[in-house]
Amino acid sequence: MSGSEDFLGRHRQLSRRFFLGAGTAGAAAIAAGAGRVRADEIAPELAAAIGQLETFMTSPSKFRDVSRGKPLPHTLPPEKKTEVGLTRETWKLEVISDTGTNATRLKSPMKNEDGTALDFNGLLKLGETHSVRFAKVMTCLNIGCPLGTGIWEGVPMREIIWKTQPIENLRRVIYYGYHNDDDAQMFRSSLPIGRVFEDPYDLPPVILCYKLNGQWLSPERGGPVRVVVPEAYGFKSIKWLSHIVLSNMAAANDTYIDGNNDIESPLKTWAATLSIPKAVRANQPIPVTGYAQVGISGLAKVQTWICPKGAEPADDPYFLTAPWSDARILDPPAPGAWAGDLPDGRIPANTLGFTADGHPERWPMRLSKVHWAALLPGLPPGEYTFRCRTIDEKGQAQPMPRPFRKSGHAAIEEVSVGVE
Ligand SMILES: Nc1nc2c(c(=O)[nH]1)N[C@H]1C(S)=C(S)[C@@H](COP(=O)(O)O)O[C@H]1N2
Ligand SMILES: [Mo]
Repeated sequence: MSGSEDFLGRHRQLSRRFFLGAGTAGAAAIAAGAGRVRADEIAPELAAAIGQLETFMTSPSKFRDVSRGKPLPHTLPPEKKTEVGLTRETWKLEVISDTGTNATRLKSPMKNEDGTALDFNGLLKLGETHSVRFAKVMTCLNIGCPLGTGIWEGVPMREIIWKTQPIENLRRVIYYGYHNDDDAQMFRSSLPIGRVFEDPYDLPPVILCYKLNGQWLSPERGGPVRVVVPEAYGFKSIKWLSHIVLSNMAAANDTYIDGNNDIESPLKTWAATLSIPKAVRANQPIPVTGYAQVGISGLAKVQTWICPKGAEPADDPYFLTAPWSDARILDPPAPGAWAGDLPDGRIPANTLGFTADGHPERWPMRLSKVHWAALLPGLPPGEYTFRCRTIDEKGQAQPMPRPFRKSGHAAIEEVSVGVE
């Protein structure tokens, strides 16, 4: 890589300009970026790209949908939804024990047949004293990009389990939702009971969720009620919840085990690009924006690196020796600018991880997402490869510490850039 010294020097100069201010040319565009970086802190070349960034929270209707079933349960006609318990008026939850030797003993199971199943009003009643809400990005283990970010609200699953008065032999919670009364269509997940009873490492609780961004959970998002597991990939967050089975099983039996998935893998930290010009004029700075998912190990830095195509260092599969530069992680949205159809665009009061006036207690916030921006120095004509990566709070560079695809996406993204 000839001239890389020079490149680094220019990059440092640009970064300084980026942080120290470059006039107000882009102030109007940045306003659309919702106050996530001060207008006088940003190079004008980046203003438009930051102004066009996606909102922090996702409107419930704009989430990407990952649903199985023929037909998809959320597309059933209203009469059918009413009949099978997919409305708030008719929803019922059974909480029962597994069968077999040393089966879980429950004093008060909740069953349809004896009228003890939990209904929506019963759940809301528990919510009056126990409801919690927290921010979370929903990500499919099998799809790279996040499906959406929101404030999920509901009742901790343990409150419902304690109502059944378990006595002994309880090691695992198995749960599933409406699946067209066809066992072949069942989509099932499970958790160790300890994760449900107690929240390790300051995680929010596992909840039975009925609101997203302050609105009733829509049928497409899994309403009336879905499970949400804060630290997990999407397949643990079962939609159209209808059954919780308390079991003495010692091992998982999630549907996602099929397909060779690592089903105990928590969210990973990694970065991706949202905007980069496809074709760039020679010696013109290159504005880039993107996002980073913030997994359980947090996020310390997002870094970028552009190099001539094919000029990657040899024997360095994760590019640890490449001259990465720090990108700017954008600030949290201003109060009122969180979007996602939240009432007044604000974080509701008493949201876990936020102060009383709606500011995140930590930034970047774990189990969520941030946006970043960088201005790369101009380059001579040629074909280049752009990459971005994260460094987590433990100093681990993406894709480490867990690089394997079947535990969730973490590979370093590559984007081709032509300079003419
Ligand atoms: N009942 C049920 N729950 C489900 C699924 C499903 O097919 N059926 N898909 C799961 C998967 S694999 C993911 S990634 C998330 C996606 O949530 P979303 O559609 O609300 O974005 O829902 C999960 N919950
Ligand atoms: Mo998924």
